[in-house]
Amino acid sequence: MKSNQAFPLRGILLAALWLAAPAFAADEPAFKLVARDGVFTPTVIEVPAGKRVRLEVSNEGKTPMEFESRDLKQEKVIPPGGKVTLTINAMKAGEYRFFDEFHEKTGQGKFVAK
Ligand SMILES: [Cu+2]
Repeated sequence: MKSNQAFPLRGILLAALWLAAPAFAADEPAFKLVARDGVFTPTVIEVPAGKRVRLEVSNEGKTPMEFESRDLKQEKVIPPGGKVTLTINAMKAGEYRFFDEFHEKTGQGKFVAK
């Protein structure tokens, strides 16, 4: 690469970092949820209303799970031993159901936004 191309490239990289930054904003409250073959721990997660939050979902079970919430328009398959971090849009005060679609009978939980 010619040296005069280095500056535009650096500008693009900086712009990309700047655009990506909000997704990693440290001021979003973070919560953890563990799924084990249809058992959530905890089953109720209290979150602040009006704030975007992060949810780290770990699958510590022996089978795949699918974290799903129709209320929050989230859906994510997680293999055994896997972990995903979801960013969830600010919720108004209220309750928002989530479930493990692969273990729907027992895998039920909710957010309570206050
Ligand atoms: Cu689904």
